[in-house]
Amino acid sequence: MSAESENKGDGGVETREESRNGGAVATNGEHLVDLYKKMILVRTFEEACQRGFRQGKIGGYLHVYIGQEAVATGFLDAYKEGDAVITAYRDHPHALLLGSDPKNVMAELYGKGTGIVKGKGGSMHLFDVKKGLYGGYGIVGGHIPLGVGFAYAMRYQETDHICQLYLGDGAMSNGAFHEAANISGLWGKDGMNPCLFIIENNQYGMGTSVERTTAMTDLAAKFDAYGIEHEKVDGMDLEAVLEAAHRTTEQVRETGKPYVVEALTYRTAPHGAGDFFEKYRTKDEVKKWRERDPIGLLEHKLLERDELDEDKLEEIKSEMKETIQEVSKFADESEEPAMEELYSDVYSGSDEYMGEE
Ligand SMILES: Cc1ncc(C[n+]2csc(CCOP(=O)(O)OP(=O)(O)O)c2C)c(N)n1
Ligand SMILES: [Mg+2]
Repeated sequence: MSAESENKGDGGVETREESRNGGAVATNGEHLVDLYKKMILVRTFEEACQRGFRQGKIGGYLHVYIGQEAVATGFLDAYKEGDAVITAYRDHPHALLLGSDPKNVMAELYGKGTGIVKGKGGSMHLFDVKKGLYGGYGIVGGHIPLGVGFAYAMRYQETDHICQLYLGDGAMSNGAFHEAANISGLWGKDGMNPCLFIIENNQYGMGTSVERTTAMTDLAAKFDAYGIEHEKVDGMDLEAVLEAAHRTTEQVRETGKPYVVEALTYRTAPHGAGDFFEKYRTKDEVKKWRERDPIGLLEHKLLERDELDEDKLEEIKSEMKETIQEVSKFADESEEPAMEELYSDVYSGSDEYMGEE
């Protein structure tokens, strides 16, 4: 099933291919409404994931992006076909926003054979190369050198593609981050590293706040040590993210030099779906950030500007709930992976570099 055909009944959410605007910054009403629907898709999907986890239908780990949606929604709006996207384990939105079929993504979380990687990866290891998603990684910081390598390859192969590399605040205290940022800055001097580092600074790595992790809490400024320029953006404000995303994506594409945007955001959900007791932050703090929920902020703007009314907002949400019910049903009713799959896709096939399998 292609994303194009499967997404038709999803409450009006257009696929990336249909909605992409060729790199122009377009924050007109229609465009914002389209992105609002995408954020509702992501939120509704992840709320269903949380239910599936509590029902014991989703095993292993599950980390949702609830509260952070404006970041990936804004940056992936600037995605151009052929670009690479790489992230850590909070990866459902990236797959959905790139146009992966929600049914196959949910089936992956359910460990089913119809999953996006045949049920072998689970929530943390989504992969959809045709859509530009190169994972989904569970080892904190482990994907950062890979993203820098993709960016190098893109220039080496003389394309104008870039790599959007998403990383958490916690990942920046990992050694792999520093090694990769160093070589990225160095390669960037010769225009050989079109890598856009997108820091999803949600202010915590599991239960440890940024203040308790590093003495230098200005995360973007850490890149000064590696000669990479940077800026910050309000990651709760979709319009602000969109502006930064389109401008910096094109800059990286043109110059071949890496660049950093630190998006200040907040995960209102627990770190992982199994984390029921939170002792590291207060209820008041979460409540305060909920008041700046990115979906709530965008709703407010759309209502104020008469782009949508309350009835239409409700209609979008209830249609999406129905769509996602179908998505969960598909995952639930799908078959387990076949036994033979245990041995498939273990090694890459033969190619000019690797020789025979
Ligand atoms: C190398 C490594 N060390 C520790 C862990 C355990 N761990 C899982 S998530 C996490 C926090 C990472 O925080 P951050 O990068 O800010 O991402 P966020 O969860 O906030 O999105 C840690 C330490 C891990 N998965 N990998
Ligand atoms: Mg974090």
